Amino acid sequence: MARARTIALILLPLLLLAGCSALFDFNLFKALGLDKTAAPSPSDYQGAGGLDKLAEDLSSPAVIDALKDDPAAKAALVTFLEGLITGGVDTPEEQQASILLADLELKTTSGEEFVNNIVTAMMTPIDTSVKVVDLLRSIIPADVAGDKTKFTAMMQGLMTANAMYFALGQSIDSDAGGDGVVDPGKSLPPGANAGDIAQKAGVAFLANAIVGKVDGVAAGGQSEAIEQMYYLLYDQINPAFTIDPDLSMPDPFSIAGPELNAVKALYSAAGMTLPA
Ligand SMILES: [Ca+2]
Repeated sequence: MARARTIALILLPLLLLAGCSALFDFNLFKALGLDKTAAPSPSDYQGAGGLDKLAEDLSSPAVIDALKDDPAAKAALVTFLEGLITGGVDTPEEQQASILLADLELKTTSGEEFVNNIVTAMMTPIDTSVKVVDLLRSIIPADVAGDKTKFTAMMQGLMTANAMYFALGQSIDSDAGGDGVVDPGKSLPPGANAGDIAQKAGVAFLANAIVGKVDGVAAGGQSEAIEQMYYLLYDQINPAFTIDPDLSMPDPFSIAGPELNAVKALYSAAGMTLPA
């Protein structure tokens, strides 16, 4: 329980940090939908400065709404960004692509709202005796609750974001397996909001740990684990699954390994440390 409080104390300043940045990045014209509302395509972001432009567009609610309404356009952007990091994440451009792919998934699937809700949930003491179901019910964004398609998209988005942050963390902490500390001479790409990235990476890592725990019981792979979580949450029965409704929360920060070290490295890039 003490650890959960410590996590809350770490996440709170990050949330405030990210909130200030969002305020300064806010673009009234885009928010009011006074500019383009058609979903963008990769051709909008070719060449020098293209990814900066994409970053700016992804901060626009109008663009996000357009992408939510146009799955093909979103898929084209995902493919575009994936194409920039096929060889791994190392250069500033590759780092920026991984950050943008995570943002794209979180913003178009309610994942970002999930991140904010989970930070709020962490303000009250929780521990590993808490049921997964109870925690999730308290933080699932309203527009996702009871909607299997949206729930699945959000969870898959968080899993993609987690993979991106893992690669990003390793790009700045490239010791074998990582040691959770940014290597000399390594950094996040210019303009990156380290606090925002660390917060999202922490929550994506937690979401991945929850799915992993459900998967550990179900042994049917990540997609099936996400489906099981949905049934767990909404008391639906699928005879194919053996679900333990009392499954307790994992303690993600006790799971040592390269994935945790990558998250620690991203926290370290933001000038913060995670509990050991
Ligand atoms: Ca290191």
